[in-house]
Amino acid sequence: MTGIKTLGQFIIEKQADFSYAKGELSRLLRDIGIAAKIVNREVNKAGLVDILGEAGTINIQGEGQQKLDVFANTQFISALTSGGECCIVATEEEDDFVPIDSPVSKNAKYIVCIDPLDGSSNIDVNVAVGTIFSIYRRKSTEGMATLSDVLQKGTQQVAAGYVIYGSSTMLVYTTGKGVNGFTLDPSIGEFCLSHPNLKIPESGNIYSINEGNYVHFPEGVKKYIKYAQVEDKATNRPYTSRYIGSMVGDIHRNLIKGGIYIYPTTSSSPNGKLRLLYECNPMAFIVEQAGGVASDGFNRILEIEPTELHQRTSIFIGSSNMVKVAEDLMTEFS
Ligand code: AHM
Ligand code: MG
Repeated sequence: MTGIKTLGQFIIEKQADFSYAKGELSRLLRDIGIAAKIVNREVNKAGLVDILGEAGTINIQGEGQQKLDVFANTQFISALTSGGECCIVATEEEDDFVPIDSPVSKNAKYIVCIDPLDGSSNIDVNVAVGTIFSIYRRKSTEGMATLSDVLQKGTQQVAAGYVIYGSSTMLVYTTGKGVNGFTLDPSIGEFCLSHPNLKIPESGNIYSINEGNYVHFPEGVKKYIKYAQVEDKATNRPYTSRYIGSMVGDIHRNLIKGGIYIYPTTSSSPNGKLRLLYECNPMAFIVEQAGGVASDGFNRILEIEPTELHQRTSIFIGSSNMVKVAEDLMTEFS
């Protein structure tokens, strides 16, 4: 095993960083890692078994749920329930938050917000999908935890991460002390440290946005797209356009290579599409910890005060210099 550090070993080593933690956060992260391996197994054989396609149910957002969404949702809730460290799971797939009402869990310290399988419309065509999670400390001190324990600002996150089920499967997470990435080695069934201390380049040359919606974009976003397409050697423009349609995949690539991912408000989705609690806050925490920036076009994502579980926001996230230019254009043309 010389030279290999597994996720489990790494988490235990880092536990000492948290003066308040008595191992619960470590156990919670470990439970998420185990559920991710189970989901990975199913995602990988999705083409082989009758698990592809729509489950016939509709989630709170009015979107068809894929069978694997339902499977992933169940796996994560069950791992977090049996772990006993988490008193509420709020998931993109359920209308309301899920209180964990067992004798051990109801006094547990942590709240987990999760998008169990993001980008699931990509599953049928064998393109990367992901899991996104975010962990908060419970604020209330007695009784069952409530909605206000869930509706915390992104700055209050104690940990966040994502799993990308891609050409290889990776788990990337932060506890507020940098970002580390682990690649699943299928031969030993362990996530192994492969990308220690990830840093996003300050500038890059990739922009990721669903340009098909161009006519519906705010003026500042239209101007940014034109800026990205102008030739300028000093800033490495024109940029390259890359859009998978799987937020985890698009942001993971930009994190490593440098770039910007934008999902703005549109005339048809005036609040944006992506969810603050399940998608934007965790990705914002990770990207900031890697040295990048995450904004709604004007303000820091992590400072948005949430008022409802399934709240949406626009997002501009990635390399700091690129997001700053986009923010300036948003301000100038709004
Ligand atoms: P989902 O949570 O329903 O999977 O939607 C989120 C996904 C993101 O992963 C992706 O970036 C975006 O939706 C793509 O949306 P669009 O098809 O509108 O470009
Ligand atoms: Mg999603």
